Order: sequence, then structure tokens, then C-alpha cells
Amino acid sequence: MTYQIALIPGDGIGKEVLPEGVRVLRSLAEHYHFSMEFLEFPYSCEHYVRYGVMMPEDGIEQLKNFDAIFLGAVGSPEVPDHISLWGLLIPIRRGMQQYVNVRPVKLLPGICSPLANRHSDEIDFVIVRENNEGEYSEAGGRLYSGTDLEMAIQESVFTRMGVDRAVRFAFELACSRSAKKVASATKSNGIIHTMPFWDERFWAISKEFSQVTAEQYHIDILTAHFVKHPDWFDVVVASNLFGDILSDLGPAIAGSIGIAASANLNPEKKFPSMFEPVHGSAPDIVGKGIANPIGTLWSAQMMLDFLGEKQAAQDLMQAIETVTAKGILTPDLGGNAKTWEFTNQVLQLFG
Ligand code: GGG
Repeated sequence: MTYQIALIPGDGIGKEVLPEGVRVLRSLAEHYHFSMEFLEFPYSCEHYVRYGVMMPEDGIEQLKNFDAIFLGAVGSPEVPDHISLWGLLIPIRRGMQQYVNVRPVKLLPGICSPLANRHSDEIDFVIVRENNEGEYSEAGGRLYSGTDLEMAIQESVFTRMGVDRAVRFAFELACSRSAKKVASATKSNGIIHTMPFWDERFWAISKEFSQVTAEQYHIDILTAHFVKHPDWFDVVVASNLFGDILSDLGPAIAGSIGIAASANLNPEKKFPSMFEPVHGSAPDIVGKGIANPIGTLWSAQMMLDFLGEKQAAQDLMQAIETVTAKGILTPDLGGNAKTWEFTNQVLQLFG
């Protein structure tokens, strides 16, 4: 089997960590007797500065023919963040109907949680972020710009189809896990239309899954529970904005945002899914060789799993954990390993 993989290194440390992921994928392909062909796309803030667009008009069409997209990071101090996000990541997520963003949170062996006395088996959950609608919407506008009456209006969009498919995905995922629990992130006491609707749909879908325990938390207390009781959680389903915020907090309690992986999935496989570390382009550490490659390697692992290379995926996760357990860690985790050193240690395990 030959998989066609589109590579978008993007900006900043994206260009440092993505090649590490490709090194590992090439090695695993050889080891497990499948084949991968890679084609790199220069879509980035640099592309924007040069051509005025993050990617060409037919960018999405070009990417549609691939089996998966592997992305590094997007963002640069030279380009406003809303331009880079809405010019690249969001069009890909929407154009490819990658309607869930799956973000695992796990305390890996050898990594210290900033929370006192927490062990590996106590932080192990998955955030399922609705990825195509919600608070991330273009509906709205500015009025009376530059005057005292200036105003900005931002509408959220929650559709029954959009909420149901994300919530159903979360319940299906919980069915495959041992704890079989789904927690919904809401704010239906303050957000009067969309969040009560989210709750209604969450409880309606929960009825299809009698074997799964369903619970809901307002987002404010949920963030407190992530810190005080991370062991309570198994699968957490959240709207686009809440999921984005929770999936920075989650990895932070598991040691560092640098380990956070994500899979933007089109579960029906009609379009390619996209795999990317959760972290951004981190301009402050570019060029130092200290970017943590775990988020990227774990994203590669999620890609292999989604493509059906189950053994390779399982063994890659095991390899990442073997290396962290040895205490080989980049500076964000309190170690002094370089980016490439961590990857080399993983590669050694595949002979
Ligand atoms: N590695 C992906 C990346 O650069 N993400 C930066 C970011 O700001 N993402 C926002 C989002 O995931 O919605």
C-alpha cells in the first residue's frame, strides 16, 4: 500500500518538527512494509508575505487527492493571527469536512505533571473538539469603523448536524475506551441560545449510548476540575472555542503543550484528514533546535492509526513512551535533549 501524504511545514518551529515526523514515518514504512510518498506545500505566512495569500486559490483542490495532510505550525509575528488561521487551517478543516478535532491528553511516563502527586494512570483522556462551526464563524461584521459608535458583532453558528456528529463521535470513541464516560463542556447558564441547544443535542445523542456515562459541566468549573480532578475525565466533547482552550490546558497539566497531538478527522474518509501538533509556531525558540517533537510524532502516530497501519501506530506510541520514560526530554519538559536527539532515540527502537 502506498499512501500519498501532503506536507505543510508552515511557519516557525513547524519547519523544525515536521521533518522529524517525516523521518519517523519513512522509517516505520520500511519497518512495517508499507510505502509513503510525500509532497511538500509551501503554504505559510511566508507565502502570504510574498503573494498576499496563505495558499493559492486552488489550494484545497490540490490537497484533496492525498490520503492525509501532515501539518507543522502556522503563525508569524509579521501576519495577524486571524489572517493566518482563516487563510489556511480553517479553510482546510472546513473544505475537507474535518468536523472533529481529536486531541489526546496523557501523562507520559518520565514526564512530571505540574500538578502535585499525579501519576500516568491519572491523566489519560481525549478532547473531541467540534471543528467546523460554533464560535469560529464569519457571520458578523463591523459598523461605524473609526468612530465613537464603532461596534463589532460576532455570531456563533451551531447546527443540529454539526453538534450531533461531533457529540456522536465522542460517544462512539468512549465506547472503545475502558472508562466509557463522556463529559460535555457547556456554558448554558450564560450563553442563552446556542449552549442550551448544545446541551439538548448532547442529552438526545446520549440516549443512543446506554453503556456510556454522560455528564455535563459548565466550562468555568470544568477548567478547575481539569486541574483538581484530571482523573475524572475520559472523553470530553466541546464546541470549537471551548475545545481549543481545553486542549491547551489539558496538555499543560500533562507536562507541556509541546506534547499535544491532534487529528482533524473526516471520519467518513471522503476527504483527507489532517494531523498536526496542537502547538503554534513558537517564534521565540525558532532555530535553537529545542522544539519538542512529541506533538508531531504523536500526530504521525494518529495518522498511521487512522490510515489503518495499526501495528505501526501502536508501536510508535510505545516507542515515544519508552524514550520519555528514559528521561530524554526537551527543555519545555525540564530536560536538555535537542529536537533531533529525541527523534533519534525513537528511531533506534525500530533498528
Ligand atoms: N499546529 C497548528 C497550529 O499552528 N495551530 C495554531 C493555532 O492557533 N491554532 C488554532 C486552532 O487550532 O484553531
